[in-house]
Amino acid sequence: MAMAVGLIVLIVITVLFHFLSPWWLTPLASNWSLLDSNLTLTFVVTGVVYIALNGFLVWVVIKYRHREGSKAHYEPESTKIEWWLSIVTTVGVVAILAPGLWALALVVKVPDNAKVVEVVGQQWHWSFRFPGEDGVLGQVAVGQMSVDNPFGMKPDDPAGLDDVLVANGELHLPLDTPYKFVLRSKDVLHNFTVPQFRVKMDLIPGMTPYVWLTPTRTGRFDILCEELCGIGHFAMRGAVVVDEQAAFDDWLDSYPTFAEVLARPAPDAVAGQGLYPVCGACHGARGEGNEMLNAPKLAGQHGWYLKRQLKNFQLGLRGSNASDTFGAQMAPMAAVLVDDAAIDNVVAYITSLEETESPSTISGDAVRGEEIFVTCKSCHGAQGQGIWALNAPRLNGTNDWYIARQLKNYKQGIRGSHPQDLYGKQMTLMMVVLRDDQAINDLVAYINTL
Ligand code: HEC
Ligand code: HEC
Ligand SMILES: [Cu+2]
Repeated sequence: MAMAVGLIVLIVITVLFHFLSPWWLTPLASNWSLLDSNLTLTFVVTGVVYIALNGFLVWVVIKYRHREGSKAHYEPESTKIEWWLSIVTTVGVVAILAPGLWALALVVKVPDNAKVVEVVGQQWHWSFRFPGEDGVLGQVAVGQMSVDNPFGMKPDDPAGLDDVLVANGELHLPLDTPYKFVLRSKDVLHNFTVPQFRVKMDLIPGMTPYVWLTPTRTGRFDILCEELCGIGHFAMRGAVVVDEQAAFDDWLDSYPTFAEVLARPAPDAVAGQGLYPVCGACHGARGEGNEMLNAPKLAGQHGWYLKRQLKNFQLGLRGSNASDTFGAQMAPMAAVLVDDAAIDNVVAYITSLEETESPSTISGDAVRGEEIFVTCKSCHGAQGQGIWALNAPRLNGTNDWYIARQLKNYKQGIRGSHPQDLYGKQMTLMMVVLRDDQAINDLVAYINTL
């Protein structure tokens, strides 16, 4: 009897949990309410079967419980029951699967008026490409990919010249316009998922799978990767912002076409040298860093990373947090660089500077530090040399006090918590491996040996 009561309680709790739990779907933001109906249908079918089967079990437990003198009767086959079970199961399974298959077919049946956007995935971030006025995405090739051409655009394909390149993890879309998402992976399997859009699709290297949808609500939604794609998989975050048409047009205009990228003047280190003295006042004449002024070493750091930080300081993605006293010193200095060309030039000068060795100021257990660094090196490289493809800067040879401070800042959300700082957010998500200040000291002691 206790068993029967237990089963009834289980059924009641399960059903209550389903309806009362806070983990319901995020509000829908696309045309795909069909997929929600499919999910509801699956819940109804599996729910009814769950209640019926467990109810049957309760009935059996009560009716055939042990009684003095009664004897079990062995009946291994019953064609009649098997027929019924087969029919009912078939109906249930078809009821779940058939509408799902139908929905899946619709998800890749792109309407004629849909516009195109390409979603590019790589370990562990997203970028986006719009086809420009001709509506045609230019050809790309793996061999063309470089720091200056992250999309791998083929310079000789005229269709690519008007393509708009969005080389960061935030995509904007206009409200109520159907879009076809062409998916490209640069390395391994990924999966493009925006929970509020409901549709999702794998990115497969060497293929270009696609889905389509119409955003139906303005707002900012997370892009997730839902394919286990390596150690940084959970940190592969992006964002999609659904705008009114005019705001979307402004946003798109702020990104360069491939032709504009090609036409950019080469960075001028001599002009950069003219800008540098302001910077040198804090960072040192040779970019060697100055602990008294809290300004880190710049010489030897990768140019692409320096450029991104300067942009981030300018846009308030870094240094705008109220507790970020040192970032607040730097942010107005970045504003001295009036345009992208000025950033390019000063970075060209900094990367031409001869590197000096940084004295170590922090001691710790380098052996323990090496164990922690196993996680870090999958992005920053075995020697902490930095890896462009993973957006991770150089760590070796940098001032150890600066690294320690950045790690504390990431841990406390002083750096990396701005919603648009998607690369910084990766680091905040990684900070779970650093339990306390001692771990930070050990780690930095190890980085000092590299
Ligand atoms: C008033 C002193 C000061 C001046 C002047 C200054 N900086 Fe900085 N800079 C800092 C400080 C302090 C930090 C560290 C911020 C932090 O801890 O987050 C910093 C950080 C940076 C970073 C980030 C480095 C990294 O590894 O992430 C870059 C890049 C940078 N500065 C470049 C420049 C350039 C280029 C100039 C000249 C236009 C300049 N700075 C002028 C104080 C200064
Ligand atoms: C998933 C990849 C990934 C992993 C793993 C990772 N990082 Fe990073 N790290 C990044 C990225 C990307 C940035 C650049 C953030 C930005 O552009 O603002 C970064 C930035 C940093 C910075 C700032 C450097 C500077 O000059 O300001 C430090 C310090 C750092 N990481 C240390 C670590 C340490 C220590 C670990 C291991 C506990 C680690 N990272 C693990 C991706 C990673
Ligand atoms: Cu992924």
